[in-house]
Amino acid sequence: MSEEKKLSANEHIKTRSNYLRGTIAEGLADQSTGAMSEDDQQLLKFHGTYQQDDRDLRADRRKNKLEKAYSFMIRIRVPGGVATPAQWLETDRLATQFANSTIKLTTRQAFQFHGVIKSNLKRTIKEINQCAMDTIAACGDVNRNVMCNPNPYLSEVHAEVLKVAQGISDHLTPQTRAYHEIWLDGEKIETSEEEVEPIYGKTYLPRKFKITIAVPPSNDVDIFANCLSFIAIVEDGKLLGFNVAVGGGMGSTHNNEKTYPRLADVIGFCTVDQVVDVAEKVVLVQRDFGDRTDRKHSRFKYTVDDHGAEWILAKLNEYLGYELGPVREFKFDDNGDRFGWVDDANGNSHLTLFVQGGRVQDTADYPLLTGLREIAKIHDGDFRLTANQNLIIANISPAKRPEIEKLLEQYGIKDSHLKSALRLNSLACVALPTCGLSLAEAERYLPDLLTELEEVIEENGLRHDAITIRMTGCPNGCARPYIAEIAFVGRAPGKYNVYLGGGFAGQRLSKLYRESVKAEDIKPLLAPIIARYARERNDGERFGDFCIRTGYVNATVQGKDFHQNILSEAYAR
Ligand code: SRM
Ligand code: SF4
Repeated sequence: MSEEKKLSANEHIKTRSNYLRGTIAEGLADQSTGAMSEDDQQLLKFHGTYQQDDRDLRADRRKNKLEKAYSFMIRIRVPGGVATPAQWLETDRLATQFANSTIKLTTRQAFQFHGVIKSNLKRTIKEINQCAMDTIAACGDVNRNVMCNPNPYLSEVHAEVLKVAQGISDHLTPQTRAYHEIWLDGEKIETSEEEVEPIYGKTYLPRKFKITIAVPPSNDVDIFANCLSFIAIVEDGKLLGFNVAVGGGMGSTHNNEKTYPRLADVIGFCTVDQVVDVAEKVVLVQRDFGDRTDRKHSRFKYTVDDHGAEWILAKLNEYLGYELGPVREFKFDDNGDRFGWVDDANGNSHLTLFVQGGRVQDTADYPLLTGLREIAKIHDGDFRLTANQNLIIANISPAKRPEIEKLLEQYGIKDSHLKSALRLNSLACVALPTCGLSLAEAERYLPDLLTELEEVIEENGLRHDAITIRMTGCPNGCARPYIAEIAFVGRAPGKYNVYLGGGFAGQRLSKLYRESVKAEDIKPLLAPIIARYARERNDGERFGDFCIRTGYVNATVQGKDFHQNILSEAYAR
């Protein structure tokens, strides 16, 4: 690092924090405010919680000279996305008792609560831990929830891969006792720096770090959007090892071309025995070479672009003390979920439900939360969260299936997946009212926009044609919009940048088609393109590929080109 560049403010906060303690314990005890100090807000992320305020109420509270309506979002790690029925029931109870009576299934196979007030924060986190789940490292500059294809029981390989995901997650979990002391009333134990955080050290990573594993041909965990990914290589039903991919990420900032989404490069192959070691050493490369001066340039994707993938591979081999093997062949077909019932070789069944926006809640005409609660009470398998914010009731035994089918019918959940393929392939981030960074609606608006677009889809006979469509309230990319075939990224209230041309299997970035489109203009903008797609597509041609072939947008070849080569005639159309 050059001398004139100053470390970012967060680096100092981490250094001063005594391994993530800061003054969190004191802040929780202070009843004069619903908020925490600014430094502690940064540290709280490592413990899995964010201070937020209800943005719907901001203006009113300002008018009445009241403090903002502060509350906390809590993210529960669910490595590989697997939760037991007992954990589901506890998640439901805590959401109902302390949060806003909804469970949010996230785009990284985790649970989130919204609206927990400060005085309930400690108790909620403590009770999460009592049911063998945790929130440590759900957020912050560390490795986050490790994802993997969500239905491992469909083959032995999947089961092995889930274990690998859980192994990586355990190995990279921060070791500081701060979490136990603050939330679980653990005793203070003095230890040396090396003992506290052997992998991370006292300043942890320059920025958040994300790992996922996929078993081709399904890319339902969006391998290429992660800092580090492992692609399972299977031959004759046997797991041989993993291709290693580095440097994916979505976040960008409007009007700042130095920030851009990037897809991961596949750089080598490792065996099953090596995979945890490889994950650790990639993390160490980012720890040692990531940019700690500018948080907009500190994700691993920029480290990879700044040094080049070859350099990263050489450094990784050096840290490993052995060399990764050559990349093996693989192919992904899609990045969506498979809905409905699947029966496996053991005689068990799995049902993938569509959960709009990942929001599990009761509404007047759809008591999803209650229905799932009743199912969890009798279910003897498990629940699987997908990276597309959906839910699998997994491993339903033949004995339980009739009872569960009855409950699905009773609570109107049975046909959750009988929707247009467009809706089934949609994703929206949380955005308003809780996300402090959102510039426009997403989760609360996409369902209505889809209803408008479904009219066009029906008119053109495309009800069963999957097109990936994603919306985020800002360019940070929490619903991975830049790899969807159609994406909307919030610019301002009611205005979105429209992107086209992402790859159906999450293998290609999209390109900006139109800037700052008003919500009411989206349907008229897309209707002619969708109609032309229905008329003129080649056999099996995907919507994203069609948009490129017919010149609506240029293909984005790599992250650095994301802002370039926008077709001028596309604007004139
Ligand atoms: Fe995210 C920040 C929600 C997945 C990129 N994300 C946030 C915060 C915490 C806002 C904040 O910093 O104040 C959002 C909280 C909203 C709320 O009210 O709950 C938020 N992100 C989410 C979730 C809940 C979206 C969802 O609807 O499911 C996802 C939680 C995942 C999890 O369980 O861990 C979520 N976020 C993602 C993803 C997708 C992924 O990881 O596969 C991305 C893009 C991939 C990537 O990391 O590049 C993503 N979130 C960001 C960024 C941009 C990071 C960057 O590189 O610039 C931010 C902002 C930041 O970190 O400064 C952000
Ligand atoms: Fe918030 Fe932006 Fe992420 Fe949506 S994409 S949850 S608006 S940070």
